Amino acid sequence: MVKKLEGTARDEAIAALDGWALRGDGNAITKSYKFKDFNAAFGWMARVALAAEKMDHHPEWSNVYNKVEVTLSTHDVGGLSERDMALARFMDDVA
Ligand code: HBI
Repeated sequence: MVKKLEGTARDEAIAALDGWALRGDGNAITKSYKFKDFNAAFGWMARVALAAEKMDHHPEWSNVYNKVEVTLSTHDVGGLSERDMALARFMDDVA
């Protein structure tokens, strides 16, 4: 079972990421990505979707033209876990 990230461990894990923010309820992280155009945005989403499926960890997200709003949380723990940090790092690496 994956462990819920809370308190200082949670805050330090988020601080180590680039541009991710804690959601108000403390149980998710969010980030807005902006790409050159729709093609770049959707290409990135396709790469992330394939990796997310392999990781068995899936983003909540929405896309409008060149923007993608992402929320990550781990439903299995009702909050954040290392799985969210790993997916966030992957998203940043391929953005
Ligand atoms: N994706 N974001 C997210 N959080 C989860 O807890 C999660 C998931 N994808 C699949 C998954 N859990 C599975 O482990 C089962 O809950 C089906």
